[in-house]
This record gives sequence, structure tokens and C-alpha cells, in this order.
Amino acid sequence: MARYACSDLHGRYDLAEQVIAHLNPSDTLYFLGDAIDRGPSSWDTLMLLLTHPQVEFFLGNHEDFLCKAHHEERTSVILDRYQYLRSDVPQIWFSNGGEEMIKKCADLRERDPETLQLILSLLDVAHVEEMITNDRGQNLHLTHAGYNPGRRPWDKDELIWHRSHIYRDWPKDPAYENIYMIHGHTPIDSVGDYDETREVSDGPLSYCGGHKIDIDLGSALYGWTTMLNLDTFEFINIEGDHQYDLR
Ligand SMILES: [Mn+2]
Repeated sequence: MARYACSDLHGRYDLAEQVIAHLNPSDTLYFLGDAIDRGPSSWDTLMLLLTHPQVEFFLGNHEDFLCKAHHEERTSVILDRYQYLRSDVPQIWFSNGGEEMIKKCADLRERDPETLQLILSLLDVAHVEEMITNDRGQNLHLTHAGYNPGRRPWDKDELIWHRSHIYRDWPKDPAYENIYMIHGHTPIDSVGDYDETREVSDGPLSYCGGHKIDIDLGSALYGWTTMLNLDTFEFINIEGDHQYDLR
């Protein structure tokens, strides 16, 4: 019974299929969000991961676009903080690779509103954060964006959007010694501790004194993903079928 984490597949159905194929029947995959946008097959990737019985689905900031575009919060507090104050959610979503899903949702609203409603209700109950204890007794905190545990409480928007924690040190308080943060959201080559001699294909990036592990390999752009074994911290890297020219 293995437990894996994977994140930010961003429309790479070729990678999502391979990830699922690596699961034995008793394994669990914690998918830490951003199934959609940027890559070529957002809808298929979302459906596979959101409905698969072995997948625990976490909300990413791109799924948050989808939810907010269909709820009343078409301009939100967190988006304001990111200086999108004068744009509404669908505009921001479009400029962040959301074209396929915006069209798909418009089409569903017209022809198959039940399916759209089903997706929205599954995303409503998706995880935002989970703490699990692994076989080594380490407490692993799983979220899309990660955070520093020194200053709780974090709200839902921060847990799926926040980035500045990446540049902060892990708190010295012994209460946090046995906590490890597993997150996606920020591609590993954008993390401050990234070593330029490292390749994306080297896998997850352990940083912040080993307390944080970023598993976002920038799948849409680089065509790689990784499955981090949450008990052993070993990982399986997966290369996509093909590269896409995203320009
Ligand atoms: Mn992402």
C-alpha cells in the first residue's frame, strides 16, 4: 500500500495516464492540484484525476479559477492581493492558460449543465490541506501552494495561491521539527534554493533545510512529472509522450 503525491499536471493527459498506470490497486495518489490549463488536454486530465477512486484530489489555484468563475466571487480578495484588482476572474483565467476550460465550461453550461454542476460539486469538496503521518513517523502537510507553519492561521486562498513562504526560513521552534511540507504550485526552477546545475528531470526539490519538498516539475512546459512516495521520499519520474510548443 504505497502513498504517492503528484501535482500540477496542467492538461498533460499523457502524464496523468502514466501516473495512474503506476498505481497498484491498494495505492493512493494525493494529487495536489492544477490538473487544468496551459497544457493540451485539460478536460480529460481533470476528469481522470477528479473521478478516480484512488486519487485524493486537492484544489489548485487553476481549479479555483474554474470555481470562482462560476460562483459569485468573480473578483476575489486573494486575486486583489495579486494585483488583478480591475480584472474579473474569467479574464485572469484566460490569460493564465484557461482558454480550453473556459470554452468547455461555456459549452457545458449550454448543452450539459448537469456535468458542469457535478464537476463544481466535486471541486467544492476537494481537499485544501491534509496532514498525514508516514511510516517513519514524520508529519506531512499536503497543500497546493505550501506555507510556513510559523504563522497560522492561513486561509484557503493563501494555501492554494501563496508563494512568498518559499523565501522564508523554517521556524526554529522544536514544535515544527517533525513537520514536512509537500507542495506544488511553484515550478522547482523558480524556487530560491534551486541549483542551476540541476535538471528538472532530477525530480522533486527538497529545500528549507529539508522541511519542504516541491514536486511541481513544470509539466506543461518541460513534459515531466514525478510521483513522490510519501513514506520513503523516493520518487518515480515520468516523461511525457511528446513536447508541446506552448508559445
Ligand atoms: Mn500550477
